[in-house]
Amino acid sequence: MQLQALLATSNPGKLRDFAGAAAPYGITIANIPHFSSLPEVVEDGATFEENARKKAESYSLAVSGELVLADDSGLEIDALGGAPGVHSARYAADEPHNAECNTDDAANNARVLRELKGVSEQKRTARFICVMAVARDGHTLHTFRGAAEGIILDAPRGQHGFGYDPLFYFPQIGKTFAELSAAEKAQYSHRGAAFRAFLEWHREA
Ligand code: ITT
Repeated sequence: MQLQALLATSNPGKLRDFAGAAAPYGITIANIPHFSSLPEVVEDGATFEENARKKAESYSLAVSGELVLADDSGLEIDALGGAPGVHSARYAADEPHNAECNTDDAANNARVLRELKGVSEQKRTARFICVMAVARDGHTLHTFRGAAEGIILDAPRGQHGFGYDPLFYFPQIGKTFAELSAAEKAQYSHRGAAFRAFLEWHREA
């Protein structure tokens, strides 16, 4: 069955990742039209799944009858007790002295590096998690989870990707996620895995 689904994200890095994951299947993934004009969903869930469902359900109401995909994702660092986790997008902004500031990728990465200062390589294990929800007309039909295991470097490497990609070293290929094209990243990433699980579900639906 030909796939027709719209993505709900404000993050251009995620859109690029999904496009990279979809391209080998001849599928084009586009954002919901005029996404930035829709009221923002408050991501106050305690888990990736709660937030992913909330985003997919809310935004699907804007495009009646369409399948809508949303992901909630983040980085879990073992030495930090699983932080930043569901707070990944606003990790630096969550610091008390930054409470009024917008967070950005560079500030988030700087906070991670600061908190891991002095932690040995063996203890810098981490994983990216992506939970993707698919919804139609305000109801979640299914959720899909993907994970990627890696090591947090002590300095950024690579120019591609977004977020924590320059710090996330993937031992299997000896590169950070920021050293990969969108298509390469999709082969190994949490988002690529969740997207492939979605495709399988869609094929059987
Ligand atoms: P939307 O909610 O609009 O989709 P967002 O960026 O706010 O965009 P999340 O709430 O899911 O999305 O936050 C995910 C954050 O986790 C993201 O901003 C990055 O900081 C980090 N992250 C998730 N996946 C990543 C990846 O593949 N590479 C690097 N960082 C990632």
